[in-house]
Amino acid sequence: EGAGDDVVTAIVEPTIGKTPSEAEVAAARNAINAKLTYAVGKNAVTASDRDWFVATALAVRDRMVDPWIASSKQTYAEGLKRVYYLSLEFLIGRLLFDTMNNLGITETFRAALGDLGVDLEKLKTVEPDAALGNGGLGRLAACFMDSMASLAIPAYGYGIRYDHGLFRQVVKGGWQQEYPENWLSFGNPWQFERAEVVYDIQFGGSVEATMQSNGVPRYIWHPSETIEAVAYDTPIAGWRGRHVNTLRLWSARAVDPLRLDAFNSGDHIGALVEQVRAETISKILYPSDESPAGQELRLRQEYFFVSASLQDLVFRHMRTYGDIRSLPDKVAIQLNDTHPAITVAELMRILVDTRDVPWEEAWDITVRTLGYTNHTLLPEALETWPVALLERLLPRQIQIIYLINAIHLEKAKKVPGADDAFLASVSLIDEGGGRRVRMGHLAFIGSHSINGVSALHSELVKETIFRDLDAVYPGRINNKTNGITFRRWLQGANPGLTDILVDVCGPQVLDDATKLEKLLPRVGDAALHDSFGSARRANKIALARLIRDRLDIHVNPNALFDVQIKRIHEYKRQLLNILETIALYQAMRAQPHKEWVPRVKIFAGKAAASYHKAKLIIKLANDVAQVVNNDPVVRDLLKVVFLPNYNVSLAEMIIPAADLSEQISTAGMEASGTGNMKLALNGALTIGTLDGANVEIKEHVGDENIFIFGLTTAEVAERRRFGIDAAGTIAASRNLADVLDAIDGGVFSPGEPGRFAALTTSLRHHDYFMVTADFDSYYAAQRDVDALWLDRAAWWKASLNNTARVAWFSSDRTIAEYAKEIWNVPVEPMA
Ligand code: T68
Repeated sequence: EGAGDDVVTAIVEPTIGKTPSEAEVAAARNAINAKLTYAVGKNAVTASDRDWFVATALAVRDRMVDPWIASSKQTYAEGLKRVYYLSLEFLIGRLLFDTMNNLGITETFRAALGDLGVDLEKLKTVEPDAALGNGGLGRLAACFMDSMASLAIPAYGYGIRYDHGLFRQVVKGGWQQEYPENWLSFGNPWQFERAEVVYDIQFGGSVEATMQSNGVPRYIWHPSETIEAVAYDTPIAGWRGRHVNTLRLWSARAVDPLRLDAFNSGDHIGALVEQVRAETISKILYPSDESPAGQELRLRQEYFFVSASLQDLVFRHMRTYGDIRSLPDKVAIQLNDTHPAITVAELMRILVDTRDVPWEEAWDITVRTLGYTNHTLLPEALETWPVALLERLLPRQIQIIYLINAIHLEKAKKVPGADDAFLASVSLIDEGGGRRVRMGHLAFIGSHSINGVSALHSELVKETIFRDLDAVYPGRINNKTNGITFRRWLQGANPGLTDILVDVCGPQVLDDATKLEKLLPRVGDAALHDSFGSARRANKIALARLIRDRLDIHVNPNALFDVQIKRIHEYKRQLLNILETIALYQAMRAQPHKEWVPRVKIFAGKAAASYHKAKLIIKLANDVAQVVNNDPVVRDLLKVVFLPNYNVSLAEMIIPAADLSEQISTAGMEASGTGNMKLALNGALTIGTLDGANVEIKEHVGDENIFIFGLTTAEVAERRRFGIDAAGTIAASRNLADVLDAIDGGVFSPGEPGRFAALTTSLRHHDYFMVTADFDSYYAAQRDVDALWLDRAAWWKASLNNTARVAWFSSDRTIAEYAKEIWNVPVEPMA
């Protein structure tokens, strides 16, 4: 793929911290001008902001191409092991600033555009977010792409190039509405279409069993349907532009009409129907997180991108090494959750049916090549597919799954004490309620490594969903606590704070996050508190302006900005936060002249379109906002804001302006969380439960710099055993009872007191998520927050302690651990 021998490779010269030279600026100016003229076809007089953005992005993209080709040449020349990260989601966001920052050319391009009369900051907002993901899982994949490139790991991300990413959320009258998202409607300057990289993807049909002369049976799949996968590549530049990797996304299209029998016989309409059916596969991202899509189209998407990716990587491997048996030495494939789990059966099919590798050897190759990351314990989120559907869509793969299962069950029978219940629990087939294939089990059995995404989560993976499989295959489960890329979430999102950190910790802090610890001796320094304070204040003013422009709500930048930004889910407990907001509101109304800490409660997040309770929670937040924001009694003391259409770009505005980070999931339910890390890095204090990575954040920042409340995982389990009716709990808390009575009394839904009955009835009688049980301790923790806020020096000391002590949550650390402990690939130190 284009690693031509005659290409001169230019090493990118970073200008970070340096004023760009006039020659550099002139070169950038000429490059942008040339793109505007010859690629966009406009001149400076007629160019719109979008035209300037495209011209700039194309000029920036040019700077990646030589190091990109050089990276790929080096991988070939040195026979380096490649990592393939298979993910149905990549939640990239915008690329312009991320790329310029990593290449060290932001100031050069800012100056060049300035000479041309264009404001770089204005171009920023023109770029649409690439929102090819739902939430944490997709964003993690994007952070990992940055870190793999930054650590010079030869890696490909493989996924789907959805025409439409996650829906656009509009809030009308407090209700969420979903609108289609159109990120490609003005083209995509970052991508290279690879018209020559096309694979056939096949479905359906039948399997023919034949006997070879050597007595070994051979199975021939005769599929009934073929579509094509076309590659689109986006270069991903690592920090300081040293290494550039590829994000390869597949787009579906019908096979060339000239190849269609139907076309030859004149059935143009039939051919068009086929075309629509084929192209539907990459039309749209499934907008539901943490719940199974359970639709045939979803399985088609999964197999589509797995099949294309495996064909591509096996082709590359064979072209380079000519021997399929060296696959595990030269290739590591990481499965991002179970969405690509069909890889296990498909790789076996490729090895056994098309490359004549004997079964046992093929299995050894498969297991040594694959790793699987689990992101959820929620039983309803664990993917299973009906056997009947797999038989119809992937008839050969289901045969292989049966054979894998038969051999696996033989092994399981040898585990001491293995009874029928044990065998039923480890089987790939769930026999209860219609036979279904357990994709998590398939991914587990076919991988040498199964990892959770925080210490607590990995323990629970071992003790709960995979307890029995762990007994059959001990030692495979391990932990890789998530991380975030500091390039985007500190340097990109918060340049004001970054300048201060470079000042205090030295420019090396940009290469090596652990240098943040140089802050530690100065966390009590009043002058430093002032500079952190002014950076935060500037970010809060910018956010306040955005809130005013979008919602016509005026918030006071001196107030405590209290943020909960994430997908809306019952287990994430936005409802707990809203109940506390109401309790605080009632307390303020009762004693309006007490010394209250002014607060702005900021919520943002999308609900799955079919998740009615989540949408009702959004409505409640908006209805509470209506009442509170218009009550003259609470004046400026309390404001409630629901910012619509949460996405990566909005996160980049909110996180640097946050004082308090809400991480309040029911203990044992949030696998890790990554927003918690982004907020702590930017100096927000966390109020949270002992869940996911909060546990490790607490260990790093210190108990005195975080507000922990609520039941532990064990206590949640214990309480659930006694039932989830909360009538007694509510009766014991006057505060909570008053809040629920206000909601049910129609205080926030005048004329319609029953509007939130679905929520309050659950809270009163089926409180699975322990909102009521945790309410009092959450309310008390919030009052501790108030007390600390009033001691400004103590607050800023805690805030600096957060920034100084979260370096470990860099995704560079996470990826270095994957590289060493799962992939067996070397990592170049960055500094
Ligand atoms: C998240 N999972 C976890 N799932 O909830 C979060 N699921 O705790 C963790 O930090 C993050 O993964 C990264 O590990 C998800 O985001 C999904 O988005 C999802 C999508 C489709 C189907 C199921």
